[in-house]
Amino acid sequence: MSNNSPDWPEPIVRVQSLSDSCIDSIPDRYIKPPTDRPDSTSSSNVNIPIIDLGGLLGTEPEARRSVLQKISEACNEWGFFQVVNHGVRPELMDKARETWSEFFHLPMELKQKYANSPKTYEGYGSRLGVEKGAILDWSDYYFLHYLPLSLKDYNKWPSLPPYCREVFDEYGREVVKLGGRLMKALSINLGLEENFLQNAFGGEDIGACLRVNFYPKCPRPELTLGLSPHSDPGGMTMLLPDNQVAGLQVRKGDEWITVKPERHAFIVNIGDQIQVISNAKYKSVEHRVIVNSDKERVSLAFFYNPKSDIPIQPAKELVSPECPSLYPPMTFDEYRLFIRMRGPRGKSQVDSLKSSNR
Ligand SMILES: O=C(O)CCC(=O)C(=O)O
Repeated sequence: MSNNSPDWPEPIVRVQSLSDSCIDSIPDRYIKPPTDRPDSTSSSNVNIPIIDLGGLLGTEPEARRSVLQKISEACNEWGFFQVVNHGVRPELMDKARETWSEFFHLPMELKQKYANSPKTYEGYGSRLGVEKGAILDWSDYYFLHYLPLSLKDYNKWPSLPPYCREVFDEYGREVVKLGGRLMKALSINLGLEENFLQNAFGGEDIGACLRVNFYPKCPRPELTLGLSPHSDPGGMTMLLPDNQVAGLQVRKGDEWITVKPERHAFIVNIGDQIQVISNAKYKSVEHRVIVNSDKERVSLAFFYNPKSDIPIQPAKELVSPECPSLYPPMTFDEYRLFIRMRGPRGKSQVDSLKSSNR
C-alpha cells in the first residue's frame, strides 16, 4: 500500500456494535459466497499434534531428539502444532488474555481513541484489506508492535485497563524467548546450523507484533467467517487461543479441521517467510476462524517476523540442481505491502511469489 492511501476506503463499522444491534440477521457485507461458508456437518475428531517441549529445554540428548522429531513431523505434516511445557507462565497467559478481553469491553468511545488506519495498522481495527466493497470478516482486532524497539510505541498501545502495558510487555518478552527456542528447533530440523533462521531473520533485530482478535457473537454464524482463509505472511506465529471457545480451523487437504486447544498451550504455525527460506520444505498452511451465536471469542496471535528490510530468500543449503530456488529475494516490507492491499486470500499470495510466475 502506498502512503497516498492514508485511510480506509469506507467508514469503519465495529463488529462488536453490529453484534449488539443485530438480533437475527447480519449485514450483506459480512455474508460469504456459499462455497466459502463454514460447513456445519464436519465434526472430525482429528486434532493438530500436541508437543511437550520439556525435553527441548532440558539436558537429556535423547529427550531432546525425540521433541525435535515430533516438531519435524508436525511441520511436515501439518505446518501447525500445539506446544505445552513451553516456558511461558500459565498465569501470565491467562492474565494477558483476560486483560485484552477487558479492553474490548471498555466503552466504545475509549476504544475509538486507538482507531487504526491502513498506514501502519497499529491500534483498534475492524478490517484487514483496503479494497472498496470487499466482503468483511466478523471480527475486530488490536494490532501493536513489540520489536524492533524503534517501532514500539506505547502511545499506540491501550492505556486501559490499568497495568495493561506491564502485562503486555512481560507477555511479549516471554513469547519472543519461546520464538527463539522454536527457531533453533526448526533450523536443526531443516538440516541447518541452529542459529540459521534467527540470523536469516536479522539476529537480534527481528520484528515481533501482536494481533488480538475479538470475535463477537454472531446471529448467523453459518453465513460468515470470523477470519477468512489465509496463511500468515511473517515467519512463525504463536497463538494463544480462547480458553473457552474453539474457532480456529486448519486446512488439511480438502477439509477444515477445528483445533481443539489444549489448556495453556500455544498454537504454533509456520508463516510464509519460513516457507521461502526453507525453499518450500516447510509450508505455511491456510487457516480460518468460525464464529458462533452464543459466545464471543478472544485470541492473541503473536507474529515472529524477519527484520523488515533485509532480503528473504531460500537458504543456499536447501537449493540444488534437483531443488532449484523457488523464490526470488524479497524484503518483508515489500511482501507486507503486497498482502495488505488485498486482505486475507488463502495461499495465493505466497504462491504468486514463485520464481516461475514472474
Ligand atoms: O483466532 C484465531 O484462532 C486465529 C487468528 C489468526 O489466524 C490470525 O490472527 O492470523
